[in-house]
Amino acid sequence: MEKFRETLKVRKERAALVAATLKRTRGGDNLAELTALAESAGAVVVDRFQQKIAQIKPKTYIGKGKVEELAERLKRFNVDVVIFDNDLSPAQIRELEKALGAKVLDRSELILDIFATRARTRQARLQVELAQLEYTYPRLTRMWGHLDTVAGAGGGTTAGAVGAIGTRGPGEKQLEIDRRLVGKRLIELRRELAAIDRRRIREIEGREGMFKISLVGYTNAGKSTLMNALTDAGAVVEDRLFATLDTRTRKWMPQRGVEVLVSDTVGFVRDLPHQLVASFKATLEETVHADLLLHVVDVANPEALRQVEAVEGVLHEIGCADKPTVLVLNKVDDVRGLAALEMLRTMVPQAIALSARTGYGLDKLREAIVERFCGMDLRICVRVEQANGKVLSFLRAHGRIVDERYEGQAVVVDVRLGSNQLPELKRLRPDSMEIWSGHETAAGIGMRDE
Ligand SMILES: Nc1nc2c(ncn2[C@@H]2O[C@H](COP(=O)(O)OP(=O)(O)OP(=O)(O)O)[C@@H](O)[C@H]2O)c(=O)[nH]1
Ligand SMILES: [Mg+2]
Repeated sequence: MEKFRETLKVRKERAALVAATLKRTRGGDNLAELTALAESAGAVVVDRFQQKIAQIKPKTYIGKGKVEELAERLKRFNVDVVIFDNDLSPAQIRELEKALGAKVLDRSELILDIFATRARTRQARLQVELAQLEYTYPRLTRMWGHLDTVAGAGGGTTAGAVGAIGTRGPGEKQLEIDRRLVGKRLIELRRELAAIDRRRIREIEGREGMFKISLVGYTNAGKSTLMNALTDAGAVVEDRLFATLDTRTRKWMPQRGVEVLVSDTVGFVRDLPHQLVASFKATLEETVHADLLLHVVDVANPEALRQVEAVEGVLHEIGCADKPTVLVLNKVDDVRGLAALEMLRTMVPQAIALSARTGYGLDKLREAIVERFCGMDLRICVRVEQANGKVLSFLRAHGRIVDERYEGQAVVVDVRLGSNQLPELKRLRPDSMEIWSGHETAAGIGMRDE
């Protein structure tokens, strides 16, 4: 049994889950998702603890009485690890471990651990290692001091993540050596990832001119299932969180003569650790370069609306908030989803309800995409120097101009254009372009806790 934070892994460990929410905030069922996350990481969940708190206690997050009550329960259930849904500071973790006599992890560390066990490609492995070092590293210095007192000198490595940082000795000197090693490893990782990124960007740019569709959505929404239903990708489908960590791109012909590229990629999650988003930017590069997003929602999940919000948050973070998007309401074969389905349908009437599993509604999706591809579905505003005749004649030939006005040396054109023309327009490099309509987000559904 691993006591305290000698390793951050939770596989096969007996876990108790704690979700503390502030009173007066609306929140969904955080324990259900935390359970799925913990099980995805291989832990055995033996106890769950939902707590409404009036305020966050600086030392232990939850109140002293609650800590004592929790400690009692941990003994009863023989718990190895306590996982908090809340992000904890290193000092809070230290205090809690002392008071509870068990290893304590927070949600971000748990997610990082899942990513670590799932990563298959070299790129994914390096990205996870980088994210783990970046998240864990600042928390290590003090944590190690703590370990010297609880585990004595020369325990294992502190975090599973830090794997190769050598055996620890006592005192400041070893700490200094460890810090230097971590720093060196960070530089190596960034360099190696940058090289892979450059290769991938070249690969993606090589597809310039093709119409690119990217499947996005909350983890477990059914992206890979939809990918398989549309193409022969053979993507891994599993009822666990983060089944997919790398990106797969395949050709798809929604109709004769219409050929597009579809990419399936990593799922999003609420409060995705920022370091992870940053280091997964390259994996999300397909999304960044896509001409159209299919936002897949699991309407059978009672948290569907919150999940839509979380996905839109991440899309915003990677600069994709304004991309043309089709909202796909998946799993309509599952009757549990009726409430969320009706609500989302009212908010986004153009959304497409389907079942990637049974195939119901796929024809509607096909039609919608072909329409996007061939029709004048976008209303965009393009700004270009008058001297740039190429862009202007392209717009006149392929679009329907709504308005055109001159601003100094530039022309500002308000135009209707088909999505299929976007790649070509981008290649002609207008000075700026802004998509005014053509995306169906459910933004502003107002579910966020203030
Ligand atoms: N009932 C039902 N289940 C579905 C449907 N589509 C997918 N599922 C199930 O949902 C689970 C997750 O599906 P995936 O396709 O792996 O989901 P994903 O979005 O790729 O998930 P990650 O890769 O983990 O982000 C699997 O158990 C699927 O069988 C559907 O239309 N109906
Ligand atoms: Mg998947």
